[in-house]
Amino acid sequence: QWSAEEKQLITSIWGKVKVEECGGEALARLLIVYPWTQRFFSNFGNLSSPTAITGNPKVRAHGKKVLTSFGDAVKNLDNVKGTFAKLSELHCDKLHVDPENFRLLGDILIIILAAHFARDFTPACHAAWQKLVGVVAHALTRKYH
Ligand code: ZNH
Repeated sequence: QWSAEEKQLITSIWGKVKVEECGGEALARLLIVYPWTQRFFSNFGNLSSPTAITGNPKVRAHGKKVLTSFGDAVKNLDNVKGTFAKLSELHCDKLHVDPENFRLLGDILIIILAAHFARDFTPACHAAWQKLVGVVAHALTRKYH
């Protein structure tokens, strides 16, 4: 459950996030820092180097899609599980994404937010976001069996 302060810290940062820029950056970093995650995106074309990954339009587009979807959690903080029930099924049954990857992406997202919004990214803000990426990862893992 969320305190009023946590909610405020989350939504105030989220209001400044550009999903296209940050989403593309987050997915690109995931693929660069944890190269084994590339296997889920074998149909995305050239991922052979950090420059290729960063400049890959499919990576950008998918990063935007993922972060836009992450925004549904921000808008439904009190029902993240319900919000991501379908997506959890998809990632488990169809995509077979190892849930560990949700944590990795969450941690990367926090690094990106901290870098973009350094002044606003206080320890309290960090704590609220760390909690949120954990809740999101947990919700996405829920349908795994
Ligand atoms: Zn994911 C897909 C979300 C994470 C992998 N995704 C997807 C989508 C969405 C998402 C919305 C679309 C769906 C449809 O189409 O229907 N994700 C998401 C989120 C997250 C994620 C929210 C967190 C936060 N994913 C993830 C990870 C991974 C993934 C981590 C790995 C690594 N996804 C994926 C894939 C896909 C998806 C592979 C499919 C793609 C294509 O299209 O091909």
